[in-house]
Amino acid sequence: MSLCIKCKKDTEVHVVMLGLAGSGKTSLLYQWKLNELIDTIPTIGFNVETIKRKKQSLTLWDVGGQDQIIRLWKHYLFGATVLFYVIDSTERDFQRIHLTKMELIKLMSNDDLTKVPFIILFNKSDKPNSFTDEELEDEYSFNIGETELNINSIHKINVMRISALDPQNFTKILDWIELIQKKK
Ligand SMILES: Nc1nc2c(ncn2[C@@H]2O[C@H](COP(=O)(O)OP(=O)(O)O)[C@@H](O)[C@H]2O)c(=O)[nH]1
Ligand SMILES: [Mg+2]
Repeated sequence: MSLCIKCKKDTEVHVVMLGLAGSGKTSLLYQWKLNELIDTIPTIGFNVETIKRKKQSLTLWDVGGQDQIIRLWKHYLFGATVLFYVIDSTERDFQRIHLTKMELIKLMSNDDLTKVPFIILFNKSDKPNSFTDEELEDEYSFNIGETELNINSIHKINVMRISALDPQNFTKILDWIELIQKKK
């Protein structure tokens, strides 16, 4: 038995970050880790980083999203406690929007993700050509700020607008994760 009454162990959070190539996953990861926007190159394979805040210890897996490697995503899902799905909010190509929606739907019905909360991150909201909230709702059927949406009655979902230029977004994400973990 531990003699340390006040030493509560860190809460370990295993995050898998998915989304099409170019949506900004690697930029977000290193903005959160290093507090700076780095020059990225297309991710072949994955990047993994651990970030600690208060009593949370997050291990974030940023998995490449090129069309030909999307089929490998399933190999990264095991053990995930939270899934971040990053969408480029400036993407206006119908086929890309369709693909990102189809892949998200597949993930939501994946058996390895049963009960895993999803955070849908509409990234690049700093850009002037970013979709408005109404456009995002029309295209993706998600309401920004929606937290109670329950698809298949399994997943807790939070839908946020973010930007890799703004490190503050990460605090909101961490607060929500803390909240849902307390409610467990
Ligand atoms: N303006 C802006 N550019 C971004 C943002 N996030 C990513 N980018 C740019 O989008 C491009 C693709 O980003 P990257 O992180 O490599 O995407 P990934 O393929 O999902 O990892 C890069 O040129 C980034 O600088 C953002 O929030 N705002
Ligand atoms: Mg990348």
